Amino acid sequence: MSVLEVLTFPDPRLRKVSQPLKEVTAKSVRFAKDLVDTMYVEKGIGLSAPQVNRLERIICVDTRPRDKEGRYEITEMTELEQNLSEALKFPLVLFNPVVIGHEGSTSYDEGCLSVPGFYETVKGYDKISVGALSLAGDSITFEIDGLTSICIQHEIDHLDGKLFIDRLSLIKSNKIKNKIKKFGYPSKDSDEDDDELES
Ligand code: QAP
Ligand code: CO
Repeated sequence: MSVLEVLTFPDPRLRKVSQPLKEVTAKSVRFAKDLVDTMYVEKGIGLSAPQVNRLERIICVDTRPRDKEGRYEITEMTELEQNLSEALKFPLVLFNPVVIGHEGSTSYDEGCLSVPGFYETVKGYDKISVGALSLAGDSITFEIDGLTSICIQHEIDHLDGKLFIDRLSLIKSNKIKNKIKKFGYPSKDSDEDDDELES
């Protein structure tokens, strides 16, 4: 298992457009596993290859509800999400993912491992159909809504060099970007439990 370094805004490498895979190879499957490991260690629900400095169209997503200890609960998934988790098995690994169709709109308080400590409400599609290649190299399509739909849209944006902070009003977007450029990110200790300081 390897845990890869996650690039953070304003790293210019996050702005590049990632290249599609010609085919699913053993090498791309090995890399996808490292991507998943990195997502879990960093406590994310989604991660894309360009965030770990690899410009390939690969994303992983695990939006199953988890409690504080990281154990899974079976509540709070939409019907489509439950169906998908049975059909495809989470964590989802998608090669060359594309949004084929969409329905409705929704907003969600999004964060990003490449913009740690910042959360803002972002608008996206409610329901999407997705086409991709699976870990086995099969062509797959599925419909999805809920958090999984939002997360897939967020991760596909990364493949095109886009971040959730680009999708805010210009005022909000510039405020966050300037703050990060000026002050950097809040230290890791500050978002951990306060009682850790006492023990
Ligand atoms: C994208 O983001 C996403 O700031 C995945 O300190 C997020 O996993 C899509 C994370 C929300 C939809 C809704 C962020 C971890 C994880 C942080 C993530 C942090 C620690 C972000
Ligand atoms: Co992100």
